[in-house]
Amino acid sequence: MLAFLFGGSEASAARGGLPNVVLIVAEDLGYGDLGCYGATRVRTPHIDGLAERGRRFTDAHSASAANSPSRYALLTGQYPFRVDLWAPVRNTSGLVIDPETFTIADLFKKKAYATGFVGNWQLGFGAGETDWSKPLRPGPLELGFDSYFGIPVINSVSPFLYVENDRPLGHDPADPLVFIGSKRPDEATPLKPLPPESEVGQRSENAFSGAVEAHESYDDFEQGIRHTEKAVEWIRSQDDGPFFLYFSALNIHHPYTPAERFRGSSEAGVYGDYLHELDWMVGEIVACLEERGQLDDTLIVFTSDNGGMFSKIAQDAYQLGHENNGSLLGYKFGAWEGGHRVPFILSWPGKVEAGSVSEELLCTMDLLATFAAITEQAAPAGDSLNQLPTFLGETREPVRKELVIAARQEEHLSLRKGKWMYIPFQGSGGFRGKQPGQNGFAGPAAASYAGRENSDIENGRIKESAPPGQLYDLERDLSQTTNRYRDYPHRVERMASLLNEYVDASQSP
Ligand SMILES: [Ca+2]
Repeated sequence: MLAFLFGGSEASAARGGLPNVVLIVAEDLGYGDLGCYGATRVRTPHIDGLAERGRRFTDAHSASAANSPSRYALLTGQYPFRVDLWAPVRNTSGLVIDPETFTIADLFKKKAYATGFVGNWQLGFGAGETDWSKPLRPGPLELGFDSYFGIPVINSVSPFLYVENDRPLGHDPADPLVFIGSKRPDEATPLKPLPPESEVGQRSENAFSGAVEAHESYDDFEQGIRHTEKAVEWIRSQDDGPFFLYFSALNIHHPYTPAERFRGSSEAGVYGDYLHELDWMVGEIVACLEERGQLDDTLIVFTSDNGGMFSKIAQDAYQLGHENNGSLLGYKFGAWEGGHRVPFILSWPGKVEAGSVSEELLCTMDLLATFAAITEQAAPAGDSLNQLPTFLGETREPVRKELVIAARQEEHLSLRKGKWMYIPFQGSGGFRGKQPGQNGFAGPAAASYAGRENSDIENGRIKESAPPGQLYDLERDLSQTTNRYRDYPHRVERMASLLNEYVDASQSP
């Protein structure tokens, strides 16, 4: 079955038939944000091009609707609830992955791949609390990456600078980066101001002093270009042997800061312009691979770390006719589909059928076992499933029949089984903002605002008569208009019990 690995070009043969792998994970990119998923107010020709040359998935999910737990699952192939990780990590958090854990990067290292990481990390640095004045270890380098460049936490949370390998870029021992918290704002290193439309509730205060030069070399409006240049530079530096690049794009996480050349280019405001920048970023990487004659020997996986957020800027885009999660209900952090059903696109010429669409259930956590199969290794024990047959269209049997999905709120840990989605609680379990204009606008109030029907919701609130939990038939009702909880009590009971089995077991039953 793996004979295809020995086909391909001479370059591929020289590497023992192993493909390069470029994994691009966008931030907060929603199910409706791309042209190839139905967006009409923005143009994403480069990302759509991946789908035209490869396969687009309609039922792919992140394991969590929140950044850090989703990225934890992707790197380790383990559910994040097993380590009690539910929320994005703080800027003093130590590394949330035990350095002994086998990761995607370790998997590629075992086959002598070069492994690079570019972009936002948000999985913590150091043991216990981070000491930012010291080398930032353990971090990406201890988890199998040869090199790291990027924003250390996220663009909305300080420190606002780049880290290269294990130090802030421009690190000066005489001016160390020190965490001072929020109580001494006058001592914090000054930041470049953001324009009002980017600033509204979008960036926390700087909780750091020192590292003035490192802060000065960071500009929000250049991050997309800077990260892309680093990714392209890294690919160009790979001369021998296969490589694995994990490109963790900041777009389209707030603050929304498209570079000048993208401003005003979309019909969906700043939100759309920032999407246009993301599309350009993907185009640059594809062009680099093409120029080097490596596109045919490279598997490109493009996805998102969670669903779209209904931030103030996304609400502005909505008013302009752009719905970031398409027809799905809910947003980032929540258990409703909009929180975790994400774009997922493969390009692998000659291996993955061009222009194909897969409706199979898949989780980004499955990449570990799938990459193991692609590099002819046994998959480590865990929650990750080998989706290579799904990638190649070799099976009609779904590889994944069940998936546990985490929301920001722990009691909303939910179970997908076949076409059924069971949420053991009312509401979305995500952000709690109830007023339009709030950055964390979500839940029943945002659903009503966006004109969504849901049988539990009336005028932006959960009805008093609503059942205590939720059950949706996603085959008939992808937009989750009708809660079937009371129609199928036995199914609810069985799914609740199966969900408990997952939680109680140390790996998937
Ligand atoms: Ca995210």
